[in-house]
Amino acid sequence: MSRSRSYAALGGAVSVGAGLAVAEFASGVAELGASPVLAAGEAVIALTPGGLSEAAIQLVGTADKPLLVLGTVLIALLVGAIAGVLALTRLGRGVALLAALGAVAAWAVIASEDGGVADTIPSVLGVCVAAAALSLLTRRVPHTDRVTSGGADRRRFLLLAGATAMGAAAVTLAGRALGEGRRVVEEARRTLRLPIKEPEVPTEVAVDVKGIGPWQTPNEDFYRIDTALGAPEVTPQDWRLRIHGLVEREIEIGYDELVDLGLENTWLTIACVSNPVGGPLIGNAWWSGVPIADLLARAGVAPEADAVLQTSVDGWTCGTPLRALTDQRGSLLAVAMNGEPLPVEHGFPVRMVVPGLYGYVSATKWLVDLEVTRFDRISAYWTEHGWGELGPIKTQSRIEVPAGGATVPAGRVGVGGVAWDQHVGIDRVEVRVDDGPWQDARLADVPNVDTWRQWAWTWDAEPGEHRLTVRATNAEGETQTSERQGVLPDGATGWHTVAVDVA
Ligand SMILES: Nc1nc2c(c(=O)[nH]1)N[C@H]1C(S)=C(S)[C@@H](COP(=O)(O)O)O[C@H]1N2
Ligand SMILES: [Mo]
Repeated sequence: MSRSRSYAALGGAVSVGAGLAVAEFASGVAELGASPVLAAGEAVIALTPGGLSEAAIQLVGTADKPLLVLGTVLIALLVGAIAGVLALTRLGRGVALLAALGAVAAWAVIASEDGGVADTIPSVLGVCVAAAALSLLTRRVPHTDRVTSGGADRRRFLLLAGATAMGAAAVTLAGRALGEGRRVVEEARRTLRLPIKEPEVPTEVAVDVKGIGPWQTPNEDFYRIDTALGAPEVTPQDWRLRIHGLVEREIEIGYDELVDLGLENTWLTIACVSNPVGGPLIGNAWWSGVPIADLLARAGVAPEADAVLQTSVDGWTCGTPLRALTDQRGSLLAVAMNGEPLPVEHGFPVRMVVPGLYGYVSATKWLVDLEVTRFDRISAYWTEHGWGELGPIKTQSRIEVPAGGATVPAGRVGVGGVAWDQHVGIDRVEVRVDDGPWQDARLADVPNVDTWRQWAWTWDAEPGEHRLTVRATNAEGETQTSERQGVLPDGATGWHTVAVDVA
């Protein structure tokens, strides 16, 4: 009994279509990783000899990208058709071909610019869906020689294949609709050219302790905290900021106008009030933006004002003491982070950063409104939820190496971490073993008082279980308190301690 190869090929193509639809949805909407289709298309561009790809672009003009995507999809469907025919004799062979297709996609994802292994999740998901559909459809491929029941078999197969194809189309359309805004914003971000100075990490800011985090936090590793489900989608073209309230002149400004005011660049460590002692919700970056003090001076602030209420495009609010925005500490309307336009998750196109204040009272992302006002007239998102109104960052220090619970060999052990008190600066870090005497750690350099400061200490470790504790003293001579307090209402206090096993 032979079964129809053309139906099998159709089933295979439909299976790949279903896999592609799910993969694109997973990447475009669920943001689980890179799009295999786009990555494969980019790989084709990268592998095509320059002259040839230029000739192709000349030929098809701006349709080059859609054509490339179409071509990639058609090739994938063709491979699916072959997998369908292979699956007819043995399902495993068809699945193996699909897996190979997925492997090519995953390779393209990893080979692409800033692609990692985690970005292959959509490709892997796509292969799983395609394989499941293939196994389902292959079993129902009609026989060619069953003249009598053939009609019913065929109808059932076509119904199933049709339903799968319709499902794939529905997922693709939904994905396109849902992912459209994000695509537009990513494209706008990619094509922006900002007059920013590239970050140059100053010398001597890093201590020589193996395993310690980088002094400059890369954007991909920067902590993210906000109340937004997906990141709001605002293009520079659509962005406008209104400055109003207790001012002499209201200001409305667009993105290009803002950038034309001139960008300042600075190293600054921002931190979240919800960071527990020793926690990860802190990062150090090179920020580029317009000084908020300049804009407020243009608007002319009324003498009775003492606060600035910020609103983001998604309606989140926060209140900042006016002084922190008008004194010379360098609060910025930031447009870039580590030398590139703000990542969408970190507030693209414009956010605030204020040295010395926790993010919940100062670091509004996707900023669209600044109201000069008074604290006794406003309430903001987190202060309504019981958090403190002012939110100055507290002096803190963290042990990064050795990690809590680690086992280290006896002898000389490198100990290190960071300490911070933005806008004030760190002058001293001390470490102690168990209940022993405090001992001075070596401090790395810092470019200003607004960044965290790495520290290192060499421990002559004796076998047994030990506790390492750290404490910092700021530039005003105040040592961080040992009193343990949780993050509510205005930031955790206490000394960071790690337990270490010396073998
Ligand atoms: N629009 C908006 N901005 C926001 C928040 C938010 O929820 N929505 N969270 C704030 C908090 S609590 C912190 S700690 C910082 C974190 O900035 P990051 O995600 O870039 O690290 O953003 C602040 N800006
Ligand atoms: Mo935060």
